[in-house]
Amino acid sequence: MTIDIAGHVVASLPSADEAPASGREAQIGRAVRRREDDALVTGRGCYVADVPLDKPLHVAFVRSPMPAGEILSCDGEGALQMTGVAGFACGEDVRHLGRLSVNPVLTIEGEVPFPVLAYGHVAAVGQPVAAVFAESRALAQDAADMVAVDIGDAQERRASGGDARISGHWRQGDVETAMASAAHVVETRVEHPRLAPSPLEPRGIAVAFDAATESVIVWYSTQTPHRARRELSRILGIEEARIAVRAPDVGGAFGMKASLYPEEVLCVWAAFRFRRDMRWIASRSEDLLSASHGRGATSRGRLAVDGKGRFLALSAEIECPLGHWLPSSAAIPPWNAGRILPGGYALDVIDVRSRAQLSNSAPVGIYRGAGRPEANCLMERLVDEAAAATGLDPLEIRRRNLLSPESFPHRTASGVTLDSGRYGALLDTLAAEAGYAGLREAVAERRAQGEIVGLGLGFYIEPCGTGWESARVTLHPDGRAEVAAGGSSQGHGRETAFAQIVADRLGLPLERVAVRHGSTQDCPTGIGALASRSTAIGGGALVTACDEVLAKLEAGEGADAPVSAEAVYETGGEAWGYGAYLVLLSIDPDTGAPTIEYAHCVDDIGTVINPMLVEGQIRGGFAQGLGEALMERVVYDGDGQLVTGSLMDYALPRASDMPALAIGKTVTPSPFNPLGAKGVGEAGTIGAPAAILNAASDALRPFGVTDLAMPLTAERLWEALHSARKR
Ligand code: SMO
Repeated sequence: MTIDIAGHVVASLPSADEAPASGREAQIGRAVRRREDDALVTGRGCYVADVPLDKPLHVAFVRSPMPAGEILSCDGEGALQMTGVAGFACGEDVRHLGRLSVNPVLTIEGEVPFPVLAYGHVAAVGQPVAAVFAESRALAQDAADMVAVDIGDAQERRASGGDARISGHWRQGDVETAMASAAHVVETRVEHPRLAPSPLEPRGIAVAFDAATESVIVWYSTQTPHRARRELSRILGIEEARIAVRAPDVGGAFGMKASLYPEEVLCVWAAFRFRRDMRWIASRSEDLLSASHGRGATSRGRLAVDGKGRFLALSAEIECPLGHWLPSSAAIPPWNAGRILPGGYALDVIDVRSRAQLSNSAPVGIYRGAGRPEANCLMERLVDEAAAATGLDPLEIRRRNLLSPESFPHRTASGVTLDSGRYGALLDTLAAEAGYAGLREAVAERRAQGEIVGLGLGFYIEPCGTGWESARVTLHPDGRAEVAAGGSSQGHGRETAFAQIVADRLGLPLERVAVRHGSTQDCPTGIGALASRSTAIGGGALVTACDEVLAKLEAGEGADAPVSAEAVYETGGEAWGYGAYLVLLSIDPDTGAPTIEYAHCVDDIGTVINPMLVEGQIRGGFAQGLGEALMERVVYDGDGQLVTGSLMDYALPRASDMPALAIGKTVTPSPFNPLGAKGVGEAGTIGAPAAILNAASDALRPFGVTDLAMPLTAERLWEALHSARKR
């Protein structure tokens, strides 16, 4: 995306090498290079921090150093006396504002808090208590240090004026009877570390205030521009017509930029209050402290199995953390963690509960995967325990229990409908490509030599979103098409993939298609870049709009005038991607250090629009899944202080941590959308931790280790090995 000096977004045009000279070659399925990248890699991208503003005030926040306590006083006089400081705000100034709405995919009981600035008491370390507005960012930060906040000791910890609880229950059949008569009942517990999404670009917002119209343009690093406008309007009590939201280039989001934050609401409020432009760009530390975290769930499960290794019944309890307020998608992880069970297996009898409760910490919300890894890791651990109990090979027990291709569309015991799948064929593809039997033999030989080595499988299913998206397509008489998509991009190549879809549908060369998105001014209302929905649902909207344009042309319109159509596409049902991952992992007996020697991913995402983008999604997702499995962990100490407040303490994976990764695919289109597409945005974060966890469990099973908590650090693995040896 390029932004000219007047602040207009110039629609993304293709880079020189993407267009085939011949013009009409099919674009869907081609590994077209991202048209976004020329600008981004040559310094011509435009992120929120780059958006030109008119003498903006820079916002800095005073944050709570305590996880709980009464606010006794908050004095901004010291800050206000500094030259260049234009203003100060504390909780009193914004306590009248409205609250963020939370997507009610599960029952949410109690009061849902949304403190724009803490009022009365604080509820987490890092919670914004006051804000200062100054002529430069450095000055604002210095002035924030001059604000005197006095916080008394907490009698008891409580969240920000709310007591919200989230719960879900999925039940079918009689689990206890099935358990009582089963040949085997296996159980397991899975602990997911709490994770910090950590996109390269931190949160940021730039607000342009127009005094003539009493309105703002909010340049915002977000996955959901339209929802942000609606929520800002509601929370601030200002009509939507006076608020435009535009996402310029977004440097990664991973779910962390799906919800409005108190800091961002404050910046828009301040633009109206001071009638000035405002900018806030979070530091890395501010993001670790106060942006939403993900995962952190503990789940327990029991699986009943008959003498032939067939699954009979599943019971599971999943406990998810919440922070001191709820982001808009706070209920999604406990929802997905429950409803995705029992995964891709034929199993009719289940009793699954999930719940989530507030705590005195940073907010917890969606993070790439958002409940999917939680469901699939629990199921895959249980499947491996069932294999051990029955003496079947982990590959064979999966073959016996995966849904057969004739069962689709399949309504699961949790009540969701799986669209299509050839699960067994995909598993066989993985086994053949990776040479599974040979790997098993090699593992046995190495064990005989005293090595600690294991092979792990992880089969996953991935829901790709419900509901609708929108698009407008305009075909000009000179053969150029302009596309305005309701969804947006978080840097994942939407503009390229969308151009491929439209070029094919309209029969145009790729370079004739310009794509814009992420703007409430230029684009129809949409949902956003979430839940791996952009291709399956957003693509459906593009196809529908293109077909309407073609129908108008056929009806004789548009010889010398542009022909335009705007479509809202509602998906016929959720598309479910799926895959199987294999990991070969060894553990150093002296240090406990794990090494992933080899990993192989086979995913089925239906119709592939751009294989290069898909591979990027799988590799990036695998890296983040590896981070969860082996190294990342947000830690609060017993006093509620964040211990992992910088990237020196919070271990993100680096390029050198990535193993050799083989990537294969099968293609089973979804019958529920016109492209036959399924999502792949979260595949790697779901498959990788399940396979890594199973590989480590397999490696340590000969030593009697049954309980491993992620992240599987060298220290934890060494401890597990040695305490088992002692026993
Ligand atoms: S975790 Mo995603 O951005 O729905």
